[in-house]
Amino acid sequence: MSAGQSSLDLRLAARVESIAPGVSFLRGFCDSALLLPEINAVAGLAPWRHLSTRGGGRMSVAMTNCGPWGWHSDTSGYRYVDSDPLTGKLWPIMPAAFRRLAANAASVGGFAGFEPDCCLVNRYVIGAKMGTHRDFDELDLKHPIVSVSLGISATFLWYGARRSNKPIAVAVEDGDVLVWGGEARTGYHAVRALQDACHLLAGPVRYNLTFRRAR
Ligand code: MD6
Ligand code: FE
Repeated sequence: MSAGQSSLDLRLAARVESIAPGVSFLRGFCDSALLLPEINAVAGLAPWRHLSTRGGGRMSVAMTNCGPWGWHSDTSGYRYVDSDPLTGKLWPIMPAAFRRLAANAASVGGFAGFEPDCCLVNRYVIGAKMGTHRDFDELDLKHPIVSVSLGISATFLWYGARRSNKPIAVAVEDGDVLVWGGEARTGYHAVRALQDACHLLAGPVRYNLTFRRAR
């Protein structure tokens, strides 16, 4: 044990797995009982919506945001916006519990000092999925992404540098967190169509919180 490393650090480290270089998986890192009410509060102010892609397709995942910036997509493309196009109001404040979770997870994943300015909240019902994409609309790609899974399980696919790679499949369950950055920051990834299941608190739904530093 190096100086300054606590037994808590070691307990956390024991649960951290490396999926690929720059991609850490923190199993059971957070508690959905504390986070789901915050999601409901955010969605009460900035309602769930199905955004359209540049091509005009409707995304099967419903989304909202909190924090200074929100991720938005329509037929003119993807971008970050500082107010909600649906309500015209600023995005809801990012709950303190979200900011702490993102910073703590990033630290464990090797990215100390992460201060997200955007939390994209995704809601998947049975059958919803996310196609293969990479996240690179953010200004400075030195900041990691922290991705929190809540509710029913899903299969997350990591393709890495090329869309044509054979993906690594990761079963993401309630409370699991993925942190990625560095060489993995612009890797391709996807979420398979959700299988039928029911979570005690969330019901037949998966939520995903994706924390980023947009600006
Ligand atoms: C999801 N996540 O897990 C979708 N993007 O529902 C993402 O698209 C994602 O998990 C960047 C980094 C981590 C992610
Ligand atoms: Fe993504």
